[in-house]
Amino acid sequence: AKVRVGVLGATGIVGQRFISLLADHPWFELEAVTASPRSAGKTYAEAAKWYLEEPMPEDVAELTVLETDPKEVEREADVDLVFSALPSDVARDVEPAFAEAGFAVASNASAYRMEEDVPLVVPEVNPDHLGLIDVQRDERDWDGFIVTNPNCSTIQMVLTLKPLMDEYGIESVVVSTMQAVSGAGYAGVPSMAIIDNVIPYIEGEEEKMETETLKILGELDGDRVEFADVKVSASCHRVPVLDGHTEAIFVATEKEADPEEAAEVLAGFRGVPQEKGLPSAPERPVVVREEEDRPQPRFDRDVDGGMAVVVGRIRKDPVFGGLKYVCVGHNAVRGAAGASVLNAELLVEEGYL
Ligand code: 11C
Repeated sequence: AKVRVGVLGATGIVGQRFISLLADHPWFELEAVTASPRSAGKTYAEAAKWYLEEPMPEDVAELTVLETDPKEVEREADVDLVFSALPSDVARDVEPAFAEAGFAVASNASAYRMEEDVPLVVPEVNPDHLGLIDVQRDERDWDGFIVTNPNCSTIQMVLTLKPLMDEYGIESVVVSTMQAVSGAGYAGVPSMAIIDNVIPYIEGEEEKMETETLKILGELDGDRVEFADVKVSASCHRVPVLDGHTEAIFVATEKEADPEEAAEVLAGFRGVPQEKGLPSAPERPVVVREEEDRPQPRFDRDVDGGMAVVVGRIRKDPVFGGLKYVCVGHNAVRGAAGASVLNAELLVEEGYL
């Protein structure tokens, strides 16, 4: 039987991506959607300003939007797992209430990512960190639990850092991002008010990249994660692109790295989702492009349904003694909703649901 699921904050940009990814999902059945009180009581079709190109799934269009409250969800639906696309300030109050009420919470919000007993997981990189769920349940006396995925910019970067770290060791990373407007919660062409411009500041983004990366690349040691001994410096920028973040990444490796060999290392990377054949797993988590002018968000963000990240222009770095390359990832799919769905598939695979 399928696991019955709900989506918290289902009407926003990430919420809509959840709806799209859960339509016809082989393991999950979408039974409940929640949003803010002003949408509650309406049908999903009435409440959501649908921005995806594909049509809204018909069965979801007719669902009544519930308030984002575990009691209401328990009363009106029968679900075991909720995906959270909530804004972080709302998630801070609401997600523990759901976990306490016995729900598994697969969250894209940033509120609990860095809590010691909350797993921050990218299934290809640190699937064993799900072990923190047992610690969390012991410490908090919850029947349910919270598991999180990282910020979009962090996810696509760590998918490339993990194979390089295993092969060469990493001392430090410098990254400069060019981030799509959908990451700021604005959908579609009206959001292109920033055309002919670059905004050189995204609140909290650089700190997230610099800290989340260390937790994800860290090792689970008993009931805590020992952070990776890597230095990360990020500079984050908003650019006039609809979907898909681009990152220029400079990696100081411990061992000397040859760019051609590194391309093979990246292209050959596989993780638990590929080995176990999880439904949302891309065939290859990192796709390597050889053309000089790729990757580009417009052409590369949808590779493998937006679940793979695309790397190109792998070169020697003359300053840091290592590699530099460009990476594109779909911020709303692999970087958000798709990341949570893959985490939930890992939860099923590992017997947590
Ligand atoms: C952006 N990365 O593009 C942000 C959006 O921590 O999940 C997602 C923020 C987060 O502005």
